[in-house]
Amino acid sequence: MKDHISTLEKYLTPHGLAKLLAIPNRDVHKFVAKAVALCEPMKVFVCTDSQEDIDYIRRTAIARGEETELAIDTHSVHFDGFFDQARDKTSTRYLVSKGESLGPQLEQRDREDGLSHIQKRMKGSMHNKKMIVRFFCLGPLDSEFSIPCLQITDSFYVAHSEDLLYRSGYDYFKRLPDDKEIFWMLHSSGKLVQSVSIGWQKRGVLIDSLANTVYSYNTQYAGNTIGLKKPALRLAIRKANREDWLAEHMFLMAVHGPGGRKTYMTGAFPSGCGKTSTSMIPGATIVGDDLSYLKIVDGKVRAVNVEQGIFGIIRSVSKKDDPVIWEVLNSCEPAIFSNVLITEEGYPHWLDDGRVMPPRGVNHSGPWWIGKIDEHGEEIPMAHKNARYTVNLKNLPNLDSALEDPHGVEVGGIIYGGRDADTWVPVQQSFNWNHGVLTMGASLESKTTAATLGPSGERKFQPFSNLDFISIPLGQYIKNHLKFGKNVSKQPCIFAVNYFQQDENDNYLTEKDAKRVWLQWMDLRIHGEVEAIKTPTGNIPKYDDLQKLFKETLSQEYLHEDYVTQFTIRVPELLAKIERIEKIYRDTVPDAPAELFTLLDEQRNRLKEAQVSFGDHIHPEKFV
Ligand code: OXD
Ligand code: MN
Repeated sequence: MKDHISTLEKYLTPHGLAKLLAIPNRDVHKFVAKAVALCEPMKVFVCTDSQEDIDYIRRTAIARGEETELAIDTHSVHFDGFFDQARDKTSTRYLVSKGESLGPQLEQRDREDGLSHIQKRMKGSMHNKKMIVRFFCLGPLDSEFSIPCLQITDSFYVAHSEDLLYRSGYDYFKRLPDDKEIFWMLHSSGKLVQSVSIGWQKRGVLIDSLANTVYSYNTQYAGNTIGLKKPALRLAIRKANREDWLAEHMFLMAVHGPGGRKTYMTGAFPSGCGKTSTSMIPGATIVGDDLSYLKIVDGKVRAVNVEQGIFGIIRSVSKKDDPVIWEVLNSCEPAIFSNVLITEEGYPHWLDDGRVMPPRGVNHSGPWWIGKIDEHGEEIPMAHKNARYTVNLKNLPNLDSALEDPHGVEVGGIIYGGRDADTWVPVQQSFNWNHGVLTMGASLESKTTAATLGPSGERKFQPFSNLDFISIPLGQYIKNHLKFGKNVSKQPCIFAVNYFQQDENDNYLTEKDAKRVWLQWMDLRIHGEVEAIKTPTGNIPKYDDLQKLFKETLSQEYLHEDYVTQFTIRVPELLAKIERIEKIYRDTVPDAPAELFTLLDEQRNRLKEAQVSFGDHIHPEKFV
């Protein structure tokens, strides 16, 4: 104990130390002491969440060039290094003890070896830098969902982003019981040139679940560095596994149905596949766009948003398709833009924003002009495909009133969706909980996007849209979902959606705003107010119901021929999908539940029977 205090005294000013020691938890002192001894910062700033401290963080991010102020003075821009523009999956590893394995899906490293690697990488990494210590709460404060989380970073951009994204927790930490489990995050950007992290070849995100700690180094991209986002999700999945609840990569929103009723739904989509845009859809209210915790309370599923803000993909956000977020991004509410293009006048532009492309500006490659090429002769786009905006949910006009409800909201529906060109119909409902978990959640596939490093557009297995963050063996994770459903007296309905269905010429088959109709249909199904057609893969809408909903919701005429094209059951493609999924589970998931194979087999048989009667591509009304 004394040792820790004397280490702290060496690095912290008396004022800083007093701020830290106002939190009685000794593990907090110990973690900060170890971090300063390792990173050897020039100074340490302990943030108490006072307005003065918060202002200091933003001001310093700008003064140091990690952010630049824009024409609207509550807006700023941050650039990540050219090669540090997305989550790095291959350098993100779980530290495992000798003899332990999390299965072939997860990148792992021996714990002892990983911990000594961290010592090497992070030793002295904050020389000449200031360390920031921040306290947060994941989930609403003082609720059974709350998880306290301590973040240490040398990036004022990271600390500033967290202000917009998470619930402040300094006072909460002061009243924590000694035995409360805490998540610990240590991040260092490493060597900076022009305020940009340049050590990307030696970057890493190492997850030490035994100590509930995540280390991230030589990177600035928020998906690797904001400890409370994806690093904490990985720890939360392990905690949920121990405690029988679910930590999910899911939005949480309220669909407003007939008579003004609200039905809360969660939705799991891989990054860059419409999760944020669904949760922001006109006519609905948003609780969260990315991360939810789900628990069983009095036999019902209740959920909260882990966060309090949005770190959203800005590509394709346009006035026409995303009116709500467009307004917010053009208002005076605080926002951080990252990896967009900034014009000489100080305004952000991004890809597919529906405006005329500026001929020049500054982007993640430095000064930019139309036709600029990179070192391989490739044209550099105006902005990065994974450019982002960071805003606080409180500034959204469509924020749902339940965001801070410590009891969460009751979940009526769970949606799974991916970038799927040729198998799933636009919307379908599972026959029951296990069918939804196994043939929808566990069988999800999606094309890769720019949210992770590596090629985009490749079809990949993406169970529950959570594969990048699952930190326990996959079979165990699936079993947890089955068990969760069993323990619930009122199971939410499970749906699968597909916004990315394509024809043989690669044209998308549905318009972006059609998702409003699919949500309204799901709401009616949850309340038992419309019938459905039973197909081999799930229950699909009837044409008449959709026609009515298109008229009521979008004032659009929905053509029967569009319905038939979109809801055609594509048997060979669906059979091929079952083969792919089954093979992955047989070959690589030794602990997969037996029921998974049974249900896939039954689905295959239903599809084959239908094929014998009706052919390969089956008109949906054949199943009536
Ligand atoms: C995100 C992601 O930023 O999943 O939410 O990559
Ligand atoms: Mn996400």
